[in-house]
Amino acid sequence: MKVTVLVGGVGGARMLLGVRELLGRTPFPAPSDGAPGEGESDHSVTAIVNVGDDAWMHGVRICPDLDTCMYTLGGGIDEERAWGRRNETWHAKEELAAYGADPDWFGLGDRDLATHLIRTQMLEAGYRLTDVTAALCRRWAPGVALRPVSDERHETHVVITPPGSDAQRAIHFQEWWVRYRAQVPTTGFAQVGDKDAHLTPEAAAAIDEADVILFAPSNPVVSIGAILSVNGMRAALRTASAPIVGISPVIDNKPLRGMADECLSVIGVPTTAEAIAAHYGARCAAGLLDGWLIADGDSAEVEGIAIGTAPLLMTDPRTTAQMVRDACALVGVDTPELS
Ligand code: FO1
Repeated sequence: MKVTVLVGGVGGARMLLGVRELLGRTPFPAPSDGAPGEGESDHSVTAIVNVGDDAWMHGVRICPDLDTCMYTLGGGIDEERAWGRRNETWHAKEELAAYGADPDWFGLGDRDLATHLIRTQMLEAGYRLTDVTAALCRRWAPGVALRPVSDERHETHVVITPPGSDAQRAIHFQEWWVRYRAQVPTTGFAQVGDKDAHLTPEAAAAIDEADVILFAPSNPVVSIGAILSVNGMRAALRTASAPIVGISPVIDNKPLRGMADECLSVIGVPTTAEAIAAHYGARCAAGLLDGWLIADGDSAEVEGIAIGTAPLLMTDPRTTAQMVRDACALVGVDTPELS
């Protein structure tokens, strides 16, 4: 079976560990002869990854959600931070700060820097982000096809009123998230970059060919929302033959980590399983969801969306795999028993 997952960073990567546990490894990049290698399943899993967090800093292109997925699935992630590389050092960051180079608030790790340097060189040589990501995954072998939703710039910027000022201005999402921790008066989000940033052919195919499409429990605004804002994405989802099921990013109506509540309040959506489902909308009513899996103990009632409950704490890949099974079953899609 073909499974396509819309993912952001940490929550999305953790969910992909469960999807891979359930369905086996997807060869990525695909082996040239096209046949799965030994130990690889005949299922295929594609992640459509948010590019809204991406930023140019110190002359290199940083793609946090793609890198978090790649490092998490490839075994290189720092488990405690949930971003960046394990065993990281920060000499380049310290040296840049010593020169007074901006920004000095962003955690640019030495090992991580190598990824950004390779990516920047390949982008400057004319490769698409899709191909750069596949090339980087030659080393990391994530076992899931990682596809940026768009090859064009489609950054999330945030309109704030800076401390000590009454004039509004837009800053990059990374500055809002890392420097200000969202603790600054915020009036809205906007996508900045190529105005016609559109779905890549690979992402479009992953939606068109899927047997089931899942929304990871990623930030509904700056991760899933930023993916949905790419030209062509909503239309592709609404016309997809596969059922679409989302996994709630809240437990007891609170986000696990990250700042989904801060983001949702900016757009006036309550941080509840029900309100987030209504925000995505039912596919039979010009929205996107056929099903919505929420945490045991939470409740939701949205016309046209099948609601299910399950444990949503992704403590380990097997537990997450069961959550994925529950989500697929909610929309009538059978998945293999967990061995
Ligand atoms: N998140 C932080 O909270 N502080 C950082 O200094 C930081 C640096 C960083 C470097 C590379 C990278 O791929 C991710 C990084 N993140 C950092 C996470 C990043 O801000 C993500 O966009 C968020 O985690 C949202 O997904």
